[in-house]
Amino acid sequence: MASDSEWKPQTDMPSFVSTLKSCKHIIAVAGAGLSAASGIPTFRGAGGLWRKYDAVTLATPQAFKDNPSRVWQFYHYRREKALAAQPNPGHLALAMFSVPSIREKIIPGASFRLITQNVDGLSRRALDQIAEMHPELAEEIRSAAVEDSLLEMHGRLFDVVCTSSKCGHREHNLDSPVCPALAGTENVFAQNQPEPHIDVVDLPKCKKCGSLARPGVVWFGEIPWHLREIDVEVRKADLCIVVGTSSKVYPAAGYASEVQARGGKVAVFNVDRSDGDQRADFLFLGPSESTLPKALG
Ligand code: BV8
Ligand code: ZN
Repeated sequence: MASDSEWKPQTDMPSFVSTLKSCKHIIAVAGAGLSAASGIPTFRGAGGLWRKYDAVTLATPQAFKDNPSRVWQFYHYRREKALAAQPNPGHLALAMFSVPSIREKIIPGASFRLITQNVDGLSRRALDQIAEMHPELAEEIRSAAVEDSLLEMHGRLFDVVCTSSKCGHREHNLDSPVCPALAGTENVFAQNQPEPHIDVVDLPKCKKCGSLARPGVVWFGEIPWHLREIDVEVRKADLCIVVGTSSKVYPAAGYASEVQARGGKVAVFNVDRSDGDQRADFLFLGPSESTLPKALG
């Protein structure tokens, strides 16, 4: 392959679409930028979460052990943001493309998996929205073929998990707030003020055994979900779409180069330059809420 300096990603959408139509196994790796237009703060961009609160001080098991009050307030803040958000056209374009009867009209016989680093649940809600807009597709959208095509590798913000190893109860919980003591703390967090201390006894508890509960996300140092299936999909992919990610967190950040190393193509959709995009086959700089619908429409 040409050296980095000679390699120039294509920026021409029609040639991307004709490449897309020649593919058999397509994966998309999504990050926080996909949800930015829905009002969910990204981690590293302007106003990003990680810039104000260093990720490693909040998204690790040790951080939760040391200061469950602060970590729960961080996740409560993000729950409230996600509850107020709606899927944007970028989520909807990916969701439509994940419905086999729709994809068949664009690329007969191709498989698709969306591997998302996002925990906000918007990609799954996009599927629900399409089922409402197109009742004739509802049964297919509820089928395992579509349900299982969405791989939330960093867990789910709205899952609440028991911390007792003897219990481990997990439930999907959309309560706002997730417990009374967290009410109103989202404003403090948003204004980057020192947050109030909440006693452990007042933090979310497991409904089954009463132990302290934690957010159902994958923290740094924890094993991402669906790794085995993702590995199978990455090995057979002939196209990897990388959307709205700074590609700094592993193992997600490594999938595009793995696909390319096996002869597959990589298309990056981002508003800014991002790690590794200079080696991409296609690069579409712009908001994914407008570029993705053009690419997958
Ligand atoms: C693990 C859930 C062991 C919680 C998150 C090498 C190999 C393996 C691991 C490592 C490795 N090197 C280091 C590690 C450890 C670590 C890691 O990667 N550290 C980093 C800091 C170097 N990885 C782990 O710990 C992982 N676990 O490795 O286990 C293992 C692994 C494999 C096999 C066996 C054992 C677990 C990491 C998961 C951490 N949890 N999230 C929560 O959300 O609170 S990470 C979290 O941060 C997100 O999920 C996401 O992954 C990451 C944020 O990144 P982005 O999504 O990219 O967001 P960001 O803000 O950075 O960028 C936004 C982008 O969007 C920007 O580029 C911007 O320009 C763009 N954008 C903005 N607006 C738009 C837009 N683009 C398009 N349109 C727009 N409108
Ligand atoms: Zn329990």
